[in-house]
Amino acid sequence: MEGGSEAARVGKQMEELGIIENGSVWLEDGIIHAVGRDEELAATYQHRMAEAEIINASGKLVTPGLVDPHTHLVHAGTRENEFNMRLQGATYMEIMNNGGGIHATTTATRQADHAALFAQSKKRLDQFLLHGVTTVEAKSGYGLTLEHELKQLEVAKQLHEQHPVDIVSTFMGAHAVPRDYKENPDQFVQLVIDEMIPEVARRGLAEFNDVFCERGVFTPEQSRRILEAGMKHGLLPKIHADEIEPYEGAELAAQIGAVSADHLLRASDTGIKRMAEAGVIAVLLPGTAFFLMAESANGRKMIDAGVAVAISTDCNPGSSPTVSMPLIMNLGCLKMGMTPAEVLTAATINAAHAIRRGREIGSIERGKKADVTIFDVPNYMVLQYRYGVNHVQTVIKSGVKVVDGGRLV
Ligand code: IZC
Ligand code: ZN
Repeated sequence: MEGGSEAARVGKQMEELGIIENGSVWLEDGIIHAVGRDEELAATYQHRMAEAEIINASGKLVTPGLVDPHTHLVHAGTRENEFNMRLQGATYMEIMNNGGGIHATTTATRQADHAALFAQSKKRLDQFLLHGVTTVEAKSGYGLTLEHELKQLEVAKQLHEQHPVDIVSTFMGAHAVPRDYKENPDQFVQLVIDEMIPEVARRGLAEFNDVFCERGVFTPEQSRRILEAGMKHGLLPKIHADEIEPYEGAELAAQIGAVSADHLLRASDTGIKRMAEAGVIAVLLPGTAFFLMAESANGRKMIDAGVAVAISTDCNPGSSPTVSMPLIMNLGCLKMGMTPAEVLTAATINAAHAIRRGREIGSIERGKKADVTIFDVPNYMVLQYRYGVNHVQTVIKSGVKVVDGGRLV
């Protein structure tokens, strides 16, 4: 698969995969040096074949390393008790308002020291890699104090440095109003704006700033203030928008020029139109709708309206405890009306654009990072059709083989 990388793909472009049958790629020094038909590359590199490691992928599918543009990777603990409560009828918001949900994970994450948080998060990152993912966005937001937000971001930084998977960090101090600010949420908003954002930016620990804009969490007005404060400090805006209720989050994302608006299960038609006009990428999370037993975002409608769509696991302990981008692609087809080709675009080049990496990763193009996944399926449609199985055979990250035969090297 190859193609232009200037901007996220929209409309019919999302169907264009640029597939090369019987193709080869030449990777060198961590970079894709050439991509083309077998015969072409064999001719060009004839004199170098003896020194190269040849990986035979015949009969298999070679894609760009998958990109996950929205995760809450760094956290401590699990919330299977809440899963059980939801199966008996409790809602996500009820559980959160009663002190569970994000608050429960915040308590666990505050209690974990750097090493414990690193160990738990690394395990998940290994699993991402085993499922073919080579770049992951990771948000803070389970600290909710400067000290513990910084701890989460420091763990993400260390994972980026030590683990093959690349991490792109997002500050999300505005993930929930902490229990002790319940009566005075604006005071917490001010703390995020006056203390947390400047310090996170000063330390260079995040590129993006995100907020959970949802009734009962942060209002659109508070969200706007937080995102604008981030922009003043060089943090690019992202927003959790219209996840549980329609709340004009998509409209806000368009107004402030957010890089992405994420979730959008309940986004209005006006909001979708504004996003298309403003070039805001929709990051859709069908695993979350599935796990919350809610109706998925309408990916089909968004693509037809000209919005660039990306997809993601939303990996988090409450509403989507999965690490499987292939499963998310399956759900994209089954639950969001997207075609197998569109979900592959959404999980690669559009996902890369959603974290401002569209020029470096997300497609197999000359000059890009040598991030490549080989699936043991004959074509990309079989990948979307044989769901529930990990088809990853080999993963190459920055030119190094890091998964072989479905196992970490
Ligand atoms: O821990 O519940 N929706 N944030 C917004 C989440 C889900 C993560 C969580
Ligand atoms: Zn999220």
